[in-house]
Amino acid sequence: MRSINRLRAVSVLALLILAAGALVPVAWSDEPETIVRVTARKFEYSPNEIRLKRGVPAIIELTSLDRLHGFDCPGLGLRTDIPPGKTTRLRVVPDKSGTFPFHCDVFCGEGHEDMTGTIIVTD
Ligand SMILES: [Cu+2]
Repeated sequence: MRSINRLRAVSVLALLILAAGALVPVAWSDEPETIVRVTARKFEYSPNEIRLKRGVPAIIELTSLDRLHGFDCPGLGLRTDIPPGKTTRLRVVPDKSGTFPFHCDVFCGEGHEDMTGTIIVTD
């Protein structure tokens, strides 16, 4: 009976050590994700130019100051709604360099068509 409890304790300890080992590379990664904050409002994004590096993970954090907007960047396969009062996050690891236009794809009033910007991905 005592040896079963000991075996159980060793097993739990081994699992904890394995779990800790699996977490360490994430916590100690020397390449933190880039976070880019973008604010949307009639009829602009600020900033309207986002610079990313190819192969480097990034999070684009989007907030709206007034009403529902959209964020659509077909060249990088990114698309989300941006409801007001919430923070919307898009995770991207650009796999190609270049200039990729984005635009609002939710009609938000006269001037909506001017809500544009570019993501520039460099090597
Ligand atoms: Cu719009």
